[in-house]
Amino acid sequence: MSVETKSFEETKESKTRSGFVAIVGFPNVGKSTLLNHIIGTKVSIVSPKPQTTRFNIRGVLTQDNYQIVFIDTPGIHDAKSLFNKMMVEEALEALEEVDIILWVVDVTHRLPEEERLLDIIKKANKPTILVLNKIDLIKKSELLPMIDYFSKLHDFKAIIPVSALKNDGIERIIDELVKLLPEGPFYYEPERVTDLPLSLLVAEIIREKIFQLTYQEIPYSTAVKVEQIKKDEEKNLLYIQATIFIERDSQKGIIIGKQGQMLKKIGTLAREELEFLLGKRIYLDLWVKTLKDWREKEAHIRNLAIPFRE
Ligand SMILES: Nc1nc2c(ncn2[C@@H]2O[C@H](COP(=O)(O)OP(=O)(O)O)[C@@H](O)[C@H]2O)c(=O)[nH]1
Ligand SMILES: [Mg+2]
Repeated sequence: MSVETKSFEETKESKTRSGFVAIVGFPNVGKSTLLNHIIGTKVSIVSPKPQTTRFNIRGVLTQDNYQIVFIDTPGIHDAKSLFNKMMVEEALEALEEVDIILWVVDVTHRLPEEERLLDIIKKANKPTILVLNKIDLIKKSELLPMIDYFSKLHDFKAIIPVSALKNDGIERIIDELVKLLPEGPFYYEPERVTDLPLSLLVAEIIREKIFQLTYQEIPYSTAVKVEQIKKDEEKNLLYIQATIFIERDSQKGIIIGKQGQMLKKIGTLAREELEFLLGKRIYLDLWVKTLKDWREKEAHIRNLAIPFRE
C-alpha cells in the first residue's frame, strides 16, 4: 500500500515563506524607527541626527508561516569623507543581498537627489515597495499628489503612506511584503529578533544616548567599544565595561561634562534601556579614551564603527 506520508517538518517547510528585505533611503527619513516598530522592540538605534546608523543591522520578524529578515542600512547620500563613504557602501551592499527593497522617503524633506537614488534602486532590479514616511506631519491633501508623482516614476509593487513613529500603516507594509516573499525555510530561530551580538547591541545603545545628548561634531567623533561583559553571580547582575572613543583630547571635557555629569547621564540612560531590553540588572562601567582621528583610518573604522560581517 502506498500512502503519501510527509513529516511534519517537511509539510511545514514547504509552506513557509522567507526572505531578505533592505530598508534604504536618505539619512534621517525614519528607516531605523520603521524597523523597530516592525519588529516590536529596539534593534536599531534612532536619533534626530543623520548618520546615526553606521552599519547594516538585521531585524527578524517571524510568524507561523513566514520569516522576514530586514536589513536596516545607513542613509545613502553624496558622501565626502572616508567614513561616510564606507557607510554608504554598506547600504549599497544590502541592495545586492536582498529579495525585496523598501525605499523610505520622508514626505517632509523631499530632495532633488531623489531620482538619482531611485536610479540606484532600479539598477538593483528587485521588487520595490515605496514607503512614504512621517505622514503625521503633513496634510492628507499634500499626500495624494506625491503618491501620483511616485506611481508615474517607477513600477513600485506598492506605495504605502505611514507614520513609523505613530505605528500607523506598518501592517500594510508587512502584508505587501508577505505577498512578495518567496517560499523558503527560516534563516533564524523564531525567537531571534536581531543578529547583533550582545556586545554590539550594548555599544549601539550607548552610542544612541551620545547621539541624543551631544551636539555638533561630538556624536560623529565618537565610537563605542564594549571591552568586557561578565556575569556577577553574587550581586546578580551583568557587569559591562565599555570605552567611548573620541578623536581629540579637547573633546573629552564635553563627553565627561562638568563634574562628570554628561558621562553619568549617558551611562544612566544606556543602563536603564539595557536593563529593560535584557531583563537583567546591569552595572555599566564607562571609560573615555582618545584615538586620534580614528575616522580617517579604515582599520579603526572597521574595528570601532563598521564591523565586517561573516
Ligand atoms: N514625526 C515623525 N518623526 C519620525 C517618524 N519616523 C521617524 N521619525 C524621526 O525621524 C528622526 C530620524 O529617525 P531614524 O529612524 O533615526 O532615521 P534613519 O536615519 O532613516 O534611520 C528621529 O528623530 C525619529 O524620531 C515619523 O513617522 N514621524
Ligand atoms: Mg537609521
